[in-house]
Amino acid sequence: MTRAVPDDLPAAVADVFELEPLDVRRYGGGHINDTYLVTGRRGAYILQRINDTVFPRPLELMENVSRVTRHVRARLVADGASDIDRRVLTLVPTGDGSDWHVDPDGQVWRVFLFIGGATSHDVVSEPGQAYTAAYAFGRFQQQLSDYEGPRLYETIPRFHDTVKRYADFAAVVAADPCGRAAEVREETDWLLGQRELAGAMLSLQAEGVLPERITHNDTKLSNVLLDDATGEAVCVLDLDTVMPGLSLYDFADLCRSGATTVAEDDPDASKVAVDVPMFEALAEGYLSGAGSALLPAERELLVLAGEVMTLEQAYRFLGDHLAGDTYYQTSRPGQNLDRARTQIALVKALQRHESSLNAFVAGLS
Ligand code: ADP
Ligand code: GN1
Ligand code: MG
Repeated sequence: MTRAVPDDLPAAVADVFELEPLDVRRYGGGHINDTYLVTGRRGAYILQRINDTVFPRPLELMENVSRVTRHVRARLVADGASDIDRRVLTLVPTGDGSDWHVDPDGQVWRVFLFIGGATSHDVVSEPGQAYTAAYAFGRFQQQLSDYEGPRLYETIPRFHDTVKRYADFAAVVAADPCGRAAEVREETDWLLGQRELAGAMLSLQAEGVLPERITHNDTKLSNVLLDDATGEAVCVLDLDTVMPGLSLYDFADLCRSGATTVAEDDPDASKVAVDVPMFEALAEGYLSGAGSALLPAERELLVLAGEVMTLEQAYRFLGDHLAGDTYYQTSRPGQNLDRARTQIALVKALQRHESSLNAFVAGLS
């Protein structure tokens, strides 16, 4: 678990980036980094301390973020886009010209321009929102499809290796370090029975059906900003996990977070159902945004991918519950267990709808 941030540290770091801060406050609902909104004399900024428990090599992460934002910016310029500072994250350097600052504790901080007049939503309220958010992530895939720089660093090795996630989960169930396993036996038994599904995407990659791409890997809906006035997606956020991966991971996490009727941590998992119009809007949006960047197999396996990624997330949330809530930020006891239960319910719901959702996806190609 990362250390608490001392109260006066964010403002001191804001000075290193010469933001001339008037106000510094915690911001956003991310589960990983410590995020602050800094209102400065010359503008507003997002100041973040990178979670180095989750990202043990933060400087490699920053190198990735710099390469990716430069590439996307160049693509936007080439396309004649307007308002470019709102359409891609912009790193703000320190007074010494560095993209990051290391504090006396060895923790790495960075600053982005704050993108105003836009909001990140945990739950989408209508299919138009789902379409535009998914379009933005599909477009992000498309924008990175001609990246020719050095291979990006793997900021979290084997991040979406669901076979490893399964094994890690089985290990924490066996070790049961907090004595919580007995209370979640039903969930655990079901999850341990899903080994085949857990390996499905990696098998397709090993067979050469799915190619490696540069992917975002954390495409939940709250990681895209939607314009408050027009409702349109403005900018893809949270680039810490941009690295080599499968394009289907990116559709899949959209499906996991957006094609459901309840919040990720809703205490009542019996309410979880597939929101079919949302799923359809996500599929149409993602495929339209990605356009010609994807192969037929990457366009056809959307439903399977949604099931696998939601399953992966269930292993991760329940694993963190069993481990004593050491990975995800939580705001109440049992939150990771609730999160795991909604994910399990969603995998089951996706499986029940599988044939009709697959038929819809087939109709898009
Ligand atoms: P985490 O990895 O903890 O999820 P994020 O990078 O996603 O951190 O940031 C957390 C939240 O902060 C986002 O969901 C979004 O609401 C807000 N945010 C991040 N970057 C910006 C930005 N440049 N402009 C406006 N809001 C932002
Ligand atoms: C984390 O960083 P954030 O809150 O956008 C996690 C994702 C999970 C997600 C579940 C680096 O995303 O993998 O899908 O929580 N990010 C990391 O809500 O582990
Ligand atoms: Mg986030």
